[in-house]
Amino acid sequence: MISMIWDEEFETMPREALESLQAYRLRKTAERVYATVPFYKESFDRAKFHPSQIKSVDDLRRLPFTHKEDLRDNYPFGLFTLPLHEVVRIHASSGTTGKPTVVGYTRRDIETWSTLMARTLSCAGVQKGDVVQNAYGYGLFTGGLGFHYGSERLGATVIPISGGNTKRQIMLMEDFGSTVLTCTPSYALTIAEAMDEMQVTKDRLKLRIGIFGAEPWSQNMRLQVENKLGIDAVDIYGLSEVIGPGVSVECIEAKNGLHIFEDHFIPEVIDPVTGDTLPYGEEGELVFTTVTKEAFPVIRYRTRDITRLNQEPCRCGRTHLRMERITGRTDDMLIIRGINLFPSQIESLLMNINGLEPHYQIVVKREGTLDTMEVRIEVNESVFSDEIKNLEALEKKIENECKESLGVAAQIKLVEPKTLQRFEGKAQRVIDERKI
Ligand code: DLL
Repeated sequence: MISMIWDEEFETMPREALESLQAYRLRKTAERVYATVPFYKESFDRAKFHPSQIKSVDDLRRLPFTHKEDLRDNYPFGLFTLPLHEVVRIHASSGTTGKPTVVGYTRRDIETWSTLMARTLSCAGVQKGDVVQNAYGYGLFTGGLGFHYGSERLGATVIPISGGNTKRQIMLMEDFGSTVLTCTPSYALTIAEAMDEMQVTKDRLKLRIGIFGAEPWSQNMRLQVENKLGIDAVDIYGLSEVIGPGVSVECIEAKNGLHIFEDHFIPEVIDPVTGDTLPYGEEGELVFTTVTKEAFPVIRYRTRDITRLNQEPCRCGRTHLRMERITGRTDDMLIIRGINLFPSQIESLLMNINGLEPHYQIVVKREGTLDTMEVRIEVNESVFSDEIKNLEALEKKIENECKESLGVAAQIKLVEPKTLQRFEGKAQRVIDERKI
């Protein structure tokens, strides 16, 4: 399958031209925030940095970082560059603690975002004539409206169904002939499972593409969803602070890393401890600077997401860097008895074992001074109806694999199909009951 390149000029720009465009836009953005946002003026002054010093993209490294706490400290509108009457839209992402992170868009920002989302959809293989069933949540979350505006800009037919009401999703998918499904990967699995229950086979649907993101998922999970729904599934990444969805996406040709729209967002990967910028190919924390946003630009925003950047040319012809799928977050790393572990490592291990379903839950507890980890995972019907002793043997086998390949002792609990919680938006897979 091939994708149409939406912004040929920008998406295939030679590196040198791209970097001079970035430098120009970076300087404009730095000037803008310095002149209008007290927080940035103070943080630039503290770093003894003035926007006029920006001559090339490399000068980016001299700018101070922006952290999630800075957004919280300036809640709700303190980092906007414009008064609220210039802002036509607000979105927010709910954090785990307290107040949400609030972001704003001018009319031009909405234009930019819609175009970027048309680019994103196009990169994922969507065309005019496609019917996009948009099951990302509508509301303060950026997923629903981001995909909505992008689909319209592209000229596809969008069904603004939002998340949830799974049976109705399936009925409409069949009746309206949806060709594209957009939602979180965990919700795609929930839909696939409900199809089984309703005895709707994939050949009754016209689905051909799934664009899944907003939460981590693995290559094995991709293969499972592709197979269950009979589609090509691509990974899409974004975050509210940067724009929402539309920061990076895989091309359907390669499905191998997500192209970052570098004419709008300058990525860096840094060592999360020292803050040093790492060379391409090394794993670290992803940092973004937006260079075209008006109301809410961010400078060197620490995403806490962990990945690598890849500068290898891609066969789709786009010249923008690719990021690997996110392997974890600096803040969701579990430390179990001193061993660092990301939930994604557990997922990858589980999804390689026959008979397990992609529904799992990780429960971490502290007993006395010792951390314990229990992994609950659903098995398929045929494994479940097997003899108890075979189930126990399978648990032991997985426990051994955990020990061997991840170095941690996990207690594996195989559970009956369809007993763990299902999700309509972002999945919550880790329950950390430790009171530290
Ligand atoms: O999740 C925006 C989005 C909507 C992206 C729809 C893709 C599709 P937030 O709610 O602000 O924004 O959450 C951002 O979600 O920092 C990552 O930790 C995580 N995330 C987003 N996409 C992916 C992905 C939207 N493809 C946070 N893989 C980010 C892994 C992802 N994690």
